[in-house]
Amino acid sequence: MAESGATLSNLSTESRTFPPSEEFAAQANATADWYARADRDRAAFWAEQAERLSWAQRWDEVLEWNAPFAKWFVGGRLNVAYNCVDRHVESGHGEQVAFYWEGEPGDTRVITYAQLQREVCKTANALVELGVKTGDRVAIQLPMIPEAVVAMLACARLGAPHSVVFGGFSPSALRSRIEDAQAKLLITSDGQFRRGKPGPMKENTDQAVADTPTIEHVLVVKRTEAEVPWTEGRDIWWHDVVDRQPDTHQFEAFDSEHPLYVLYTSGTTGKPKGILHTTGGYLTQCAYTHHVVFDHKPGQSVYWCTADIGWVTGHSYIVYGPLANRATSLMYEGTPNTPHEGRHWELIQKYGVTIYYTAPTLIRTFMKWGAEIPAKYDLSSLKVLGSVGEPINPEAWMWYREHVGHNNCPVVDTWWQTETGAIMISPLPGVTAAKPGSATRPLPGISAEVVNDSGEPVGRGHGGYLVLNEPWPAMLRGIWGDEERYRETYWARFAEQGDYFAGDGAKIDEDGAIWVLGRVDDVMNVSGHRISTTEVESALVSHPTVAEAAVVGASDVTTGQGIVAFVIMRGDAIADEATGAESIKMLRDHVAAEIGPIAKPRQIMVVEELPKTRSGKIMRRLLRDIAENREIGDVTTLADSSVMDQIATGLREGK
Ligand code: 6R9
Repeated sequence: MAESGATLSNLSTESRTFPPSEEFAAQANATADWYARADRDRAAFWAEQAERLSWAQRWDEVLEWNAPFAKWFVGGRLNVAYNCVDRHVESGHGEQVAFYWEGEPGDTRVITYAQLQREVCKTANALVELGVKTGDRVAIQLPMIPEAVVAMLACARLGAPHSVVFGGFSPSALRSRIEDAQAKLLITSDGQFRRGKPGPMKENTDQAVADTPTIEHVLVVKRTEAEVPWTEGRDIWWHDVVDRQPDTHQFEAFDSEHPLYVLYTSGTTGKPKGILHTTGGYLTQCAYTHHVVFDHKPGQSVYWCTADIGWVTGHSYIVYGPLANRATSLMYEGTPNTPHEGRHWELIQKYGVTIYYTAPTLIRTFMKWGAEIPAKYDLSSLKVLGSVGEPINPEAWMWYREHVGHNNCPVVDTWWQTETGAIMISPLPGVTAAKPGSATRPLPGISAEVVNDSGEPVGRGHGGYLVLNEPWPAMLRGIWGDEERYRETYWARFAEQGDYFAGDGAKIDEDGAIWVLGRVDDVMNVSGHRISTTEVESALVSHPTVAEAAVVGASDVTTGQGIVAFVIMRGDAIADEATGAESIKMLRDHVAAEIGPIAKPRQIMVVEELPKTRSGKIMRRLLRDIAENREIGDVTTLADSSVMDQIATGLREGK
């Protein structure tokens, strides 16, 4: 990646820094000395973090590292559900709200810790009645309703690893995950609300389990009251079996390395990888990071993570981290523009949300809708803003800070992955001078490097590959049933150094701050120059007429790859007819000016929507199909599968 330092100039010219206010710093959960403390004695630091949890039996050893296999808190025993629920009731906080829940059609529920405890116990008892035993896998495909959290915690209570599958995933995606995990039970719902309308769920899950012999029962939550097909003997209504159970359940403490869940994520091959997470280390890092990164104060903060439960962010930062820390959370079922584009701001105002954690793609969508929308609401309760999921371009970061955070909330750009289990690189809001677009530095206790092709650190001012060079408590313990793939995917690339290869490109600036540039599979190679798709996107979005951009490298006979950009114009720019040839030339020149002529897109296509997954990631693979005039590939993981048709039709009609 020799050239990447030079081609990253537009990000490196981003020199604004935003230190925390003195007022914020004075009350922050973590202070600057934590870095040195963790560096001095990493094991002691993590042992201290593990004290956040209640252990039925203390560990004998903090870490047993038999690379690439880690055991954390060896010999320790604990129950995750007890840590997330019961102990808060025992300590006198049973009446504290765990979840304010807002359904999409406007129905609401308020669930205290005491109520959550009763629901989790009843559900655990129901699962036992249905034959679920410790170690059995349970598949869950549910909308964003409280039963999703309850189901996960009930599984954790029994030591039965869950495998949550996105509500938007197709029957075949669900089937392959059930098959891989050999799940015994599927928990689903009759339907789900989407954009104000009830939609199917049970019909899809029925298709998925038609050929999965391991599934013994399907437990169905009533959500939309839709008429659903029913298989007697196999299908059971949640309310029929859960409601009549006793609301106490004696939990068992499990080994610190007992499997907690398997979560599937896409890899470079077609077959999804089942990422395995375990108990003690995972919960320790979720609780620690949620405490320090969001400056969470139990009983005071009102916390909202907008992720879907089917994504790792939903696991670690809707369920496990916040509940371990006795958070009061908002959970929202619906889409951000149902019934109107101010829905999120309305909810922040209604509940006095203090911590808001969302994704760059949504922030850019809010930008597109216009700053006048958040301006209509009282957002003064907000104290910390978080971002996750993809690199955040400086313009979106600034917009977020200004129009949502009123220039007085720290913005934490958190880098991590399904595989890392919890946040790894992020500012500490009361310590770090944030830089728009940079995740800054590894958290205390975490170690990362940017290295070149031979695995040597590139040094400040250069770009390369992001690696993790020390084990961390929430790290994946493997790929379910495929040890070889685990070694191959993460540990083979830099085997000599023993580093974990994250699959992301990054740059380390003169101050030592890390700028994550996106997947290295998204790095383009144009005439021998490596250019990050993110960087070109960032340049495009910095132009006043552009709301959102996605860039792909399309194969090119002369240059290897050519840059093809898909852009969504801002509303006012469309009115000026800025979508014509002239404005496209203007944008190409703008990118050339921002990054250099080498980064000038070969082609810019103006579109109205971009294809995104449920977790908000742009599916570049599909855009590459268009850019290379290929038949469009598998669209089943798109949040809205009609987007590709819209784009193709729009381009044909020259819109
Ligand atoms: C939590 C999550 C992981 C990939 C990761 C990287 C990208 C996530 C980011 C970020 C830049 C950030 N990513 N957070 N890139 N800055 N703050 O998103 O997990 O779905 O497994 O995705 O997302 O490319 O490698 P996951």
